[in-house]
Amino acid sequence: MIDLYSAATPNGHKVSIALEELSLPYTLRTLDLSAREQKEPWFLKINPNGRIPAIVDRDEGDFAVFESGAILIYLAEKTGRLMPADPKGRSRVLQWLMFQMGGIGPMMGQANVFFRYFPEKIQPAIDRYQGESRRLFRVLDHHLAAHEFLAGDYSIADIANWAWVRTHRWSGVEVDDLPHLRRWRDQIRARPAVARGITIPPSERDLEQDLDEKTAQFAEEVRSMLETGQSRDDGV
Ligand SMILES: N[C@@H](CCC(=O)N[C@@H](CS)C(=O)NCC(=O)O)C(=O)O
Repeated sequence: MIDLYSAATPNGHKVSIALEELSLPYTLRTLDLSAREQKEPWFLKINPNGRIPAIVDRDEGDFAVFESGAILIYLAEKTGRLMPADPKGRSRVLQWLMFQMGGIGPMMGQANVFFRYFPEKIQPAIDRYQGESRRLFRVLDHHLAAHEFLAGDYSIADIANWAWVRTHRWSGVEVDDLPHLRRWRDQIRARPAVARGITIPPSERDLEQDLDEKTAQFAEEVRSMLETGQSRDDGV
C-alpha cells in the first residue's frame, strides 16, 4: 500500500494518474496548501522541501519519495511499466521527463505566478514565461508530428508533460496552431485512468477550462499563499 500526499495541481495529478494507470493500491491524504499543511513538521519529515506531491511506500519499510519526477520513476521501476528497462529506451523517457521537470513545469508555473497571481502586472515577466512556455510547446508539437507518444510507447514522460500542458489556458498559452500537440493531448485525455487521475483529489475548479468564479477564487487563494510564503523567512 502507498500513501499519496497530494493536492489538485498538475504536479499532484502526475502521480495520481500514474497510480491509476498502474492499478497500484494507495490511500490519499489531501494537504490544504493555503493552510500551509505542507510546511508542518510531520510532512517535512516526508518531503524536506515542504511541497506536494510525496509518497510513502508502506510495503518498502515506509520508504518516502518526493519530487514528482522521482516519484514517477520510482513507480515505473517498482512495477516495470510505463518506462522501458533497456538503457536507450529508459534514457528517451527520462529525457522527456526532465524536459517537463526542468522546462514546462517551471516556465508554466512562473507564467501562472505573473499572469494569474501577482497583484502587480509585470508585462515583461508575463511575456518571458508565456513565450518560453510557447516555445517548449512548439518543441513538443514538432516532436509529436512524427511520434505518437513522446518516448516510444505511452510512458511517464507523457503523463508528466500532459498534466501541465492540459492547463495551458490557465497559463494564458494558446495551442490552437499546434495540431500535433492537440492530437496527443486529446488522445491521452481519453484514457480512463487519466480521467480518474485528474479527479484525485477532487476539486471544484478545472484549470483546463476558461476562468470562472471558482478558478478566480482559486487564484485569490494562491495569491494569498504566495504573499504569506514570501513574507516568511523562517522555514521552507
Ligand atoms: N518540483 C516539485 C514541485 C512541487 C510543487 O511546486 N508543488 C506545489 C503544488 S504544484 C506546492 O506544493 N506548492 C505549495 C508551496 O509552495 O508551499 C515537484 O515536481 O514535485
